[in-house]
Parts: sequence; C-alpha cells; structure tokens
Amino acid sequence: MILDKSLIDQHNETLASAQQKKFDFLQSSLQDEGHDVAAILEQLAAFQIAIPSWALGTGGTRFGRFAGGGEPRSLEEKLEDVGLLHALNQSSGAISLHIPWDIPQNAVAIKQLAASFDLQFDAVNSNTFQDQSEQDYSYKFGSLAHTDKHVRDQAIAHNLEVIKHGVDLGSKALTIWLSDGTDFPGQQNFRRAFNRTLDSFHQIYEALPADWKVFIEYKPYEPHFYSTVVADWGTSLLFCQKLGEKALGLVDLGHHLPNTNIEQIVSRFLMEGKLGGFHFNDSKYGDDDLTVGAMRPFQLFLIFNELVEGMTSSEVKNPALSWMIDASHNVKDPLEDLLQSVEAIKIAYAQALIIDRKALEKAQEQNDATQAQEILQQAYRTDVRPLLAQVRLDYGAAIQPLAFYREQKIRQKLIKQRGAKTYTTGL
Ligand code: LRH
Ligand code: MN
Repeated sequence: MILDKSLIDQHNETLASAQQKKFDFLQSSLQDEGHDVAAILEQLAAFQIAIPSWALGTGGTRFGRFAGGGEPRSLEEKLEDVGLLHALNQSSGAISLHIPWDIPQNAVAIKQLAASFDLQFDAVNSNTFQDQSEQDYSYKFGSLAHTDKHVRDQAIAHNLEVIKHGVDLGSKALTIWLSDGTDFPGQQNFRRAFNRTLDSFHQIYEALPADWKVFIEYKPYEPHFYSTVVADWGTSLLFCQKLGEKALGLVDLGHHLPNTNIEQIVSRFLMEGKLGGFHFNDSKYGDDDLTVGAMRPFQLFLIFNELVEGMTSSEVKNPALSWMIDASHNVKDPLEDLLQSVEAIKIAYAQALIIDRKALEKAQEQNDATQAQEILQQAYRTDVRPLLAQVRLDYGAAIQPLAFYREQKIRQKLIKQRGAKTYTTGL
C-alpha cells in the first residue's frame, strides 16, 4: 500500500502545536542539564532498526495460530509493509530476510523495489532448523553439528546459498541461529558436537565476502530441551574468537534464562569488540518474542546504557552494530506491534543518551550506589518521546505513527486489497 504523503502532513498539522510545546519544554530542561539536544536529535535520526521479514504476519505457537487479514502474500508485499512502517516513523529503513521463507525470485527487481521504499537489506538469516521438502538429509538430529558429514555439508551449502542471496541484495551479514541440540542426557558428546560445529562454521566463514560479517546467535533451549550447541553468550564468543574478526555475537533478548543480567553480557561482548547486533523483543518467561519494552523497559534502558557507554568509550573498539527486531505477533496487528517496538527501542536509546555520564562515572569511582541510581533514574524517568516525535516531524514522518495508522484504517485497507484470510511465510 503506497502511502499518500500529504495525509501525513495533515496529521502533523493537527499535532504540531502540542508537539512544539512539549519539545520546547524538554529541550530547555535538557539544555539546562548540559545536553547538546541537536546532537541527540541527529543520533536518533540516524538510528535505523531492521524489520524481520518473518514477522509481518500473525505468529502462533504449537497450540494454534489465529491469522489476521491483509497479511503480505509475497516478498514484494513484505517490502511494501516495511516501506509503510518506514514512511510512518523514518526509523525502519531496513529489512532482514529469512531464507528459504523469503527467496528473492528476481534479486534486481527486489532490490529496486526496496530502494523505492528507501529500504536497505540488513543481515540475511539461514534456516537449518526445518526440513525443506526437496532436501536429501533431515535436520532432525542437527545440521552443522550433525554426526553425519552429509548432513553437515548440506547445511553448509545452504548457508553459502544464503550468502549468495544476500550479496545479490546488498546485505553485508549472515545470521546463523543453530537450533542443534539434544533432548536427553547422554544423547551427544558435547566436545565433539562443538568441534563439528566449529569446522562447519569455518567452512562458512571462508566463503564470506571480504566486507561481510557472520553473526552467531545463541539460545539456551527450544526446540531442544536438554542441551543446545550454541546455548549461551560464552559459547557464541568462543566460536567468534576461534573463527576470526568477521565473526560476532548476536544478542536476542529472549534467549536468556530468567534473571540473566543481559546488560553485563552486552558489556562483555563490547569490551572484546565482538558484538555484532541485536534481535530486540521482550519476554516474561521464555523466548516469548513479545513487543519490545512491553514487559521490561528498564532492562532495555540498562542495555542501552551499556551500549552508549561502550560506543562512546575510547577503551572499546567494536564494529558498527546491526539493530534488528525479532518478534512474533500472536494477538496484535503485526504492523502496530512493530511500530510500538521501534518506538520502545528508540525511547531506551534516547534515555541512555541523556544519562549524565561524567556524574555516573564519578559516583561509580566513589562507590556511591545511591547517587548512581539517582543518575540513571533521572534519565529513565524523563519522558523523551517529544524528541522522537520531533525527529519524525523533521524527517517527514508522522508525529504519532500508531495513531495515524489507526486514523487511516490501514489494516482495513490492506484486508480490502489482499483479503481477510491471507497467509504469509514465517513463524
Ligand atoms: C530463534 C530465532 C532466530 C530466528 C528465529 C525466527 O528463536 O530467534 O533468530 O531465526 O527466531
Ligand atoms: Mn532471534
């Protein structure tokens, strides 16, 4: 659905004066605290989040999936939907594809269509956690870690094919999430499984173009319920250090056991220069893939505190990061859910940008826990939303993207255009 830009202008006209009042108040109080608001606005404008191609339809669980209408029926319609999100918030300027769910039949045409929506291609994702009808060997007992070399070779070949698709589209990274693992004690020799996987990763690493990266995504459990080969950040870092400088860790927020201090893991990856990027989502129990910031917005803020500290410290040398969402929308409109997630991520980033770093460092040196908390909470309790709305207004997006989406009845229009019972590829 191609959006008529003038509709956004009309929307902004009705909200502009209220926005101006809120922005002026926030700008003056931040300047009083010594912040360079213009610089913060620039950083917020440059912060683009990639939308997962597998999360543009309704998600589900093994117990059921209740499809919504108007879902994208092709890669072209997925690009249209991400283009729509980007037009509304000027913050979703990239898409992350999953192969084979989104194989571009004509890469040149797909690349042109993406460019027409001002979209880039972020990391491409391989998939050796499902068997495809035409494949010779099953991944039931693993893929890159499998005991049978035929299966490992098949999985390596798939990853090389995914790199090819990525090169055709201008992507610069491959994300490997390996579901390989076991369901029962004794089922696998952990060391041998690690070494088979390392050998497979090496063969994929050797095939990476010079300017590419490979992101090693870890996850403690699911689909396996006793052990997972790449189960935690330490294992991901170990693989990355053994592979080489192009190999970096990928932090999916939902891939941590309860009460894990994720912000400390982020600090560890950064100090090793081995942080590749994120799969943002939120969760209460397991890998729930819920709307970012819906459950634990303070944890997200603390993660961005470590990111901003690391990215501004001369003690840290880490490559530019990939900011990606990985979510599944079981009860919400997928596009509304993604608009909320992008907003929550940028709120956490903006709050981290207004932390008084000098004062925090002083409090840390003096072991003044009370003052340190006051400094963090001052930023966390600041309503930074007028900053984000101002950037949207300045870049021609909607001051209130979600309100605009509903005002314009966009889902109803998509259902009219695509049908009430449409299915999209993905989870
Ligand atoms: C695994 C995961 C991985 C994707 C999949 C869709 O849980 O986070 O990043 O490949 O979800
Ligand atoms: Mn993920």
